[in-house]
Amino acid sequence: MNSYLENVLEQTKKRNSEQKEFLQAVDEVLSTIEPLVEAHPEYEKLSILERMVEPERAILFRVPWVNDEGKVVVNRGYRIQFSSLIGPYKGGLRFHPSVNLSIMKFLGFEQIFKNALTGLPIGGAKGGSDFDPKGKSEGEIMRFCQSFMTELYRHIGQDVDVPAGDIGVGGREIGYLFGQYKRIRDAYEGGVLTGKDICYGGSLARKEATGYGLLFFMKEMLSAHGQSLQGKTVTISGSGNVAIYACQKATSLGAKVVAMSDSNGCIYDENGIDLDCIKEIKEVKRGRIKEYLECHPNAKYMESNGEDSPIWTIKTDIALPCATQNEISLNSAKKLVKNGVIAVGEGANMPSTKEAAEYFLEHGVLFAPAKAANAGGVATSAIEMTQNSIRYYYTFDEVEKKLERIMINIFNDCKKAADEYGHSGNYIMGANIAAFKKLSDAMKAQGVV
Ligand code: NDP
Ligand code: 2IT
Repeated sequence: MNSYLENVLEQTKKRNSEQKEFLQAVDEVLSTIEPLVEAHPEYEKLSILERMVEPERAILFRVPWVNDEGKVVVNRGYRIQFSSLIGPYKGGLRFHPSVNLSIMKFLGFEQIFKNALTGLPIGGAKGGSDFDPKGKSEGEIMRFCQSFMTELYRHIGQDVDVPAGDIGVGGREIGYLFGQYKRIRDAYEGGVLTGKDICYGGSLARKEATGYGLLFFMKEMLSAHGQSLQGKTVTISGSGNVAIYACQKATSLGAKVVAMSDSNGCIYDENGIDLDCIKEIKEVKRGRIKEYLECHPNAKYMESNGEDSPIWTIKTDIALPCATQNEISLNSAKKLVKNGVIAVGEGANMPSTKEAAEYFLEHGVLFAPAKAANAGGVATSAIEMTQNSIRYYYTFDEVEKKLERIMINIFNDCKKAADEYGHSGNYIMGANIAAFKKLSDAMKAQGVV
C-alpha cells in the first residue's frame, strides 16, 4: 500500500484502538483509494486523509427518562457530526442496545461518502442511543424521544444538522422527536428532521426510498452485466423499513423473494413471501417474523443460533442484506457462492465483513456496496428537505422518478470511477474513489478547516 495511506491507517488504528467497526469502515475506504491517492500527491501535504477520518465533532449525552413503573432509567445519546464539507450534517438516528461510539463513528464515516455520491448538498452525520425500543410501551417510547430531543435540539437545525431514522427509529419516533423540537424552539422548522409523516411535512416515497433505491441500483448493475431481475430468486435479511420495501420493489420488477428474517430467525416460503402478512406483523403488531407461520403454515422457520444467520444458507440468485453490520461473514459468503449467488446488494450499512466482500469479488459475484446501493434513503431525505424549503409537496411519482434518476447516476459514477482507475466491475472501489474525490475537492477548495 502507498506509504501515506499506510501511515494514516496506522495512526487511525492507534488513536481509535477500541473502535473495531469504525476501523473496519476506515480500512475499507483507505484500502480501495490507492490509485486516487497516487494520482494526487498534494493530499499528503494538505493532510486530506487525516482530516477525512476525524469527525468534526462528536457529542455524547445523558438521556434520563421515566419508565412505566415510575423508575428513572438512564441511556446514552450520541451525535457524530462527521463532515459539513458539502452541506449540513445529515444522517439517521439508531436506537438499539448495541449502539456505542465505534458503531456511531463507523456509520457517520460511511454517511459522508454515501451522501457525496447522491450528488446532493448534504454533509455526513449519525446519532442514536443504546435505548432498546423492544417491548417498550407507547408512553415509554414517547418519553424517551422527548428526553433525547431535549438535549439534541441545541446541536441540530435545518441548516445545521438534519437527523432521520435508522434501526429502531421510524415514523413514530420521528414524530415524537419533531413534536418536542418544535415545542422547544417555538417554531415550525420542517427541514430539521426527515422521515416525517406526510400529514406534517414528510415526503411521499421517503418510507419506500431505501428499499426501492437498492433495487433501482441492482437493476442498473445487473443490466450493465447482461442480467436482469426477471425470474430471479431473492433472499432479503431483516424485515424492517429497508427490507420490506426492497421486497416490494424486487417483486414488482419480476423477481421472487423467498426468504426474510429478523434477529431471532428467518422464514422461507417457496411460493414467494406474502408481504402483506410481513407488514401486518412488523408495521402493525410489531411482532416476530416467526408469526408468519400462523398465516402460512407451509413456510419454514429457521431459528438463529446467534452466529451466522441461517438465511444465507438458502439457495438464491440474489442476496440483499438489509438488517445490520457484519451480518454476512466469510463463512456465509462461501455458502452463498457455493449455492450459485450471482449478485449481492447491500441495503444495510456494512453488512458484509471485509473478507466476505472480497470473497464475492474474487468469485465473480456482482457486488453493490452499501454506500452506493442504499443511498436512496438519504437522497430522498434531501428531497424532503427541498420540499420543506420551498413549502411544497411533490407527488409520489415525482419523488420516485427523481430517486430512480439519482440511483442510476450513482451507479454510473461508480462504474466510471472503477473503469477509469483500472478496476472495472469493482464497485466498492468505484464508490469509494468517486465519493472521496468529490469530498477532497471540496476540502481543498475550503482551505484548512
Ligand atoms: P429497522 O429497525 O426498520 O429494521 C431492522 C431490521 O434488521 C429488523 O428486522 C431487525 O430485527 C433486524 N436487525 C437489526 N439489528 C439486528 C441484529 N443485530 N441482528 C440481526 N438482525 C437485526 O431498520 P432499517 O430497516 O431502517 O435499517 C436496516 C439497515 O439498513 C441498517 O443497517 C440501517 O443502517 C440501514 N439503512 C437504513 C436506511 C433507512 O432509510 N432506514 C437508509 C440506509 C441504510 P429485530 O426486529 O429482530 O431487531
Ligand atoms: O443510513 C442511512 O443512510 C440512513 N439511515 C438514512 C439517513 C437519512 O438522513 O435519511
